[in-house]
Amino acid sequence: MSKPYIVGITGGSASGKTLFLDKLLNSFEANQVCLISQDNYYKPRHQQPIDDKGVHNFDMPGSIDFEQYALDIKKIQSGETVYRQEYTFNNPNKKPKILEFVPSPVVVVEGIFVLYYPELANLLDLKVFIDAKEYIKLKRRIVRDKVERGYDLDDVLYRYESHVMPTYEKYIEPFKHDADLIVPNNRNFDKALDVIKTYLRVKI
Ligand code: UZR
Ligand code: MG
Repeated sequence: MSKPYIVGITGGSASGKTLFLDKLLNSFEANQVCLISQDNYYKPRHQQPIDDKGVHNFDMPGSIDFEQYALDIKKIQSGETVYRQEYTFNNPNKKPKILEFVPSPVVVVEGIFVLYYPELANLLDLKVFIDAKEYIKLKRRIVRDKVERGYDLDDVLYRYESHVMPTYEKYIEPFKHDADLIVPNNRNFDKALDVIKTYLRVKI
């Protein structure tokens, strides 16, 4: 197999990265595309920074183990299969799975800090930024955090204002200018997704 083509997908929290990827991955065979998400590289809870109100801040670049993340991406790039325990967010009842990342012609690297760290950004062959208006991201985040991650509303609003927004402005949005493609996702991204799918087919 020739060297995998590495696609980086970033954008603010709840901009639609995961949905975009689900749809992208669904249109390929399982052995054609592999997804390695930044979510699975959060450091353990006790290593997360705590803000002045005593709340964990998962939105600092230091909250992820980017060194291991970069190492695993490089392993996949050189044809090695990588195993990693799934990160289960706020769900202590969920038994983490062992994820298997099998090298494939296209590898997708996804997360809020993949353009921030040069060690990660330099591995990417194509950089995509998913962009949505602030109120739309907040709306999605409220729904998602309740349904999927088990947080209550006060908690979601506090984190959004105190952690998510400042991080977006400082560590995510400035790197929009390094992206090759910016995909607006205020209503839907169907046409942009088609364009990217067609392009990636050529790489397989
Ligand atoms: P996306 N996050 C959690 O909510 N809980 C955790 O245990 C770890 C991370 C959130 C994190 C960030 N912040 O905004 C978001 N908070 O996951 C990034 N608070 O994921 O890009 O899918 O929104
Ligand atoms: Mg996500």
